[in-house]
Amino acid sequence: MIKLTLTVFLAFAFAQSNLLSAADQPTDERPPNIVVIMADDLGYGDVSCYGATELSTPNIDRLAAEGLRFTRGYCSASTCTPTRYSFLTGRYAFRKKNTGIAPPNGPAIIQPGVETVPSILKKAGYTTAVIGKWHLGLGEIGKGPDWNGDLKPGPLEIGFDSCFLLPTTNDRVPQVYVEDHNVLNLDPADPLWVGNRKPAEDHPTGKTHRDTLKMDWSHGHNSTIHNGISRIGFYTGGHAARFRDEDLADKWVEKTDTFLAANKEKPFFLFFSSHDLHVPRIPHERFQGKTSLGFRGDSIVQLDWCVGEVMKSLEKNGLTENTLIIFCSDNGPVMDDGYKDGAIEKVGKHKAGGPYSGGKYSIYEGGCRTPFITHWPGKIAPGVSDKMVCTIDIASSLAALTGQTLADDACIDSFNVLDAMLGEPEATGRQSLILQDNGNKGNWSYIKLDGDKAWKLHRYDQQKAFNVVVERRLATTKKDLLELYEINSDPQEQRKIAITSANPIPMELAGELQAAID
Ligand code: NG6
Ligand code: CA
Repeated sequence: MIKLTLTVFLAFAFAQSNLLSAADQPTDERPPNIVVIMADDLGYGDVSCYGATELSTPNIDRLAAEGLRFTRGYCSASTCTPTRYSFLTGRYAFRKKNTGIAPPNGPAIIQPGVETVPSILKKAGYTTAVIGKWHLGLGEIGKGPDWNGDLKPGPLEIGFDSCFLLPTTNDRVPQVYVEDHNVLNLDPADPLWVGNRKPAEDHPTGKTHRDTLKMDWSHGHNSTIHNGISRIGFYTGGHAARFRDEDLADKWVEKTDTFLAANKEKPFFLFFSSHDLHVPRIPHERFQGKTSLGFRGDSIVQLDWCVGEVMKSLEKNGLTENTLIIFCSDNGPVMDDGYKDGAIEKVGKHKAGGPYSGGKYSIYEGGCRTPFITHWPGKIAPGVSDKMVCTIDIASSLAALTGQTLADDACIDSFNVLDAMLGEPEATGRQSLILQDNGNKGNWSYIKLDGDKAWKLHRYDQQKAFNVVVERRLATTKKDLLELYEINSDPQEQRKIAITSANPIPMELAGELQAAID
């Protein structure tokens, strides 16, 4: 009897403490937690809820089934660094120099003082963190990262309270984690040196020791070897700090679980920045061979597993109901991006870009039109949206969600499309959008919605396009300076509309694009 009473009492006490915890407060009394999951090089057609049939992504599909799946969701560039720059700052990357793919020793591209998604949310009382790939540089301009000292400025100087990072991409040196301001587990007796010159004549590289590699390179990626894989750039030292490529995804999940458990009582913003499916694609052993598509497909399955683990972790901490998840990608797909991992040979019927042409590095739809899903149980009704939204709009939309007013010079290219992201019936989404390939020079495209038409002007300052047919080796195609398409009736951008003086549309679009770039 006494035991039973105690059990009842404990059950009651737990129920009370649960009721009192912030995580269980009614959603109206507490702003939602926000998790942005950004995949790396994930194409429109790479997940089953967007039409993939050769593999299955049950967790991403669940996000889509319970949330809003956008068919016109974009990232702002077809390479990583400019998209990430635009996502965090709400500014087009072409407005700033040195916003192209960041090298291993690149300084912080977003310097302190710039308004960012985390700085906005911090003002709204959020605890903010980034876990995963950074690739936006670390350290002062003119100096770059001080690998053996304090790595700043970095995420913590632009609004993140904490970070746990892969500093660049995993095909670039070094293979170490950065926790807040320092390389994790760095032994001062074995300093880390990172450079772009061979440090010693006998330093083993992907060229000199090619026969020892566990995954061969196909172009570039033939410098320092770590974990049987040669990389872009050179490094020595820091041995105790080095990780195995196979363990990255597990690490992001582990750190996320710790972060969520520690921060469940107050609103938080987590940028979960997956490295999947960027090269070198080395999924954990338990995912290797899970698809018929080789390591590229297996990495998608690993990404999907991560999404499932993040959702489980939210659930476990009672956070599912009051968390807005935005799932997106940083650029479109590529097959052989420098390593012989079988992506082309095993592609079979898989269409990584879905119905679209082009992929990573291209300004065709496939380069930037990527999976985009919002999920917030009870707030976002399940469905599919054809409203145009872009990762660059996350900044202003989240500012609106959390009641923050932006200064006139903050996030100037970011549109508040919160109503579209929440699936409200009156929402219109963006009416126009500029896409770029890489950096602040190169190729551009400009989409403008016009009734049932969606005009798209390509502008090839380089007079050539890269990776137009994704299922082949990377190749360039000669291009006219300007090309016009109507992508609602011609989603593959195959039917060029003649640019003549009789048609005012291309000139009007070219003028608007030029005005935006200037
Ligand atoms: C390119 C790399 C490619 C990839 C890309 C960045 C070569 C030949 N190619 O320069 O492998 O690393 O940069 O990818 O080195 S991104 O998704 O981070 O933008
Ligand atoms: Ca990328």
